[in-house]
Amino acid sequence: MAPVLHRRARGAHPAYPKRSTVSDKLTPWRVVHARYAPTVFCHPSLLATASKPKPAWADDVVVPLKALQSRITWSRGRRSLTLKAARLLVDGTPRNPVGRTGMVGRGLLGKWGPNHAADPIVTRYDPARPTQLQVVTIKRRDTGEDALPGGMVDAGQTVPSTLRDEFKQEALRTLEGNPGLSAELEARIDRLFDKGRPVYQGYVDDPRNTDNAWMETQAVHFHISPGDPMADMPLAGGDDAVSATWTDVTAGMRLYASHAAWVDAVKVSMERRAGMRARA
Ligand code: RP5
Repeated sequence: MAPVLHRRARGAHPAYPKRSTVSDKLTPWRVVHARYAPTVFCHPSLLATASKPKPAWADDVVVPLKALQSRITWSRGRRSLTLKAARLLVDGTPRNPVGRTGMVGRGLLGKWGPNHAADPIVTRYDPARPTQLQVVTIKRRDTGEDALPGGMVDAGQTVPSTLRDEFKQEALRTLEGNPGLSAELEARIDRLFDKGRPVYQGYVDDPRNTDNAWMETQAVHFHISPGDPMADMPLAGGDDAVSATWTDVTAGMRLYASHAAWVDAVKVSMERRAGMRARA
């Protein structure tokens, strides 16, 4: 499921200048590209100004080599390695594990090298169409695309706590506006999020990636069984999400970054397990 060639990471982002064009053929680092002239870009929001310090979650412009060497990458799948062990440092600078992106610098990403996220894949069968699988998606404020309600793993947070918190913040704004509802719903969400099935750990083909900074994630599946009251939870977009909704899982569905590939893997695995149960 890890992309062999990234596409989104070579494409446009609304907050980015134009990247230099990189063809499929010239994307892998092993292919020599003598005339490669990537755009240099670090978004001003990552940098300190005279009136405000840099955000706490962003790196300094220069990070000591030892600190970079010991950073953990999930880009080798289920094995977590240091950047040094994964050989992702070239001349002391982190290098995108998939290939060229047409941009150097950090873009909008706070960390040099891997930036870690967690993505909850929450599914149900549509109560009105019992064979139609659906997944909770949000509409992202930055690109306007439909996406999983994932988010960055902040310092001091774990992947399980990020999965839960991001889902509540981005897909269940109702929790904030309705305290009566929230206690019961929160308890149910907590129970649902106790039983996740890991789906993916690795590189994300994210439009913010650069040659030196990129997204990695752990995607975890949570299924709501038919008849469970959670299947009717009141979705509402919050935080970075304009809206939240149940979306039909269909062949060729389009989602932000590499999200559709993981949802597709969930569908295939659910169908396989259902087939095995039917044969048993
Ligand atoms: C994607 O960016 C991840 O898969 C995750 O969904 C998301 C995290 O970034 P923010 O939504 O916090 O911007 O690469």
